Amino acid sequence: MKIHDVPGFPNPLRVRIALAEKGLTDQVQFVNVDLPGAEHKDPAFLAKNPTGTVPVLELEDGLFISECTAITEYVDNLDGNPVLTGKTPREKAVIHMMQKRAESELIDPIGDYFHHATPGLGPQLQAHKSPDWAGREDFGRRRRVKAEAGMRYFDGVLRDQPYVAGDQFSMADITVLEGLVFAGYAEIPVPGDCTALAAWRGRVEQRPSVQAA
Ligand code: GTS
Repeated sequence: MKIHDVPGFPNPLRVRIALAEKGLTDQVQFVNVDLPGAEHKDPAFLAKNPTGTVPVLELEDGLFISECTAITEYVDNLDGNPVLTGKTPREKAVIHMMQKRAESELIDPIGDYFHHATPGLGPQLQAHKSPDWAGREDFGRRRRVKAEAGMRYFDGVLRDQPYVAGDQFSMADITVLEGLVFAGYAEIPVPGDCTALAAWRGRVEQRPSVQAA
């Protein structure tokens, strides 16, 4: 397997943590993509992933799989023991639901704020991500307000249960964690009264997979 990504970036880290949780990191060849140079907007990369984002998984038979959720589901099921994405219909549904909320309420609005209301990854990528259009900064600021509401939502969830989707660590925890990592890059502070979210983050950051990624 190959993963086309950038080390240390939030969405790539979601897959790298999943690979480490599954003990699969050594079986993957990582191919670096130049994001500030907008390599992922070149036709050669768009042929792999028309969305123009990383990470992308490349299988031996030439199939390309994008979207962290899809890649995580693939690697989680290889050993028949899907601990990150759920085993029963109920587990799968709840993890999928919370994972989607972690994207729509947290990591995606943070990415929009980063690319539209800050210089983002620099001028070469801005030409693709955020060309001059009226209101783009206002859009970015509204996405920041949504992300802050998302932090409060997950803080409330974690007041009632140890992990984002219930009693077990899952793909949804990985997405919320990387949402908070992305918030750090974008300089969106976590509200000080989100104490359950902070305590949960302290715990999940101790996991060997997170440390290794
Ligand atoms: N929903 C996608 C997924 O789950 O894979 C999001 C992927 C994504 O946005 N990746 C970012 C990217 O390629 C990398 S990161 O900066 O978020 O870590 N961004 C560059 C771009 O041009 O959007």
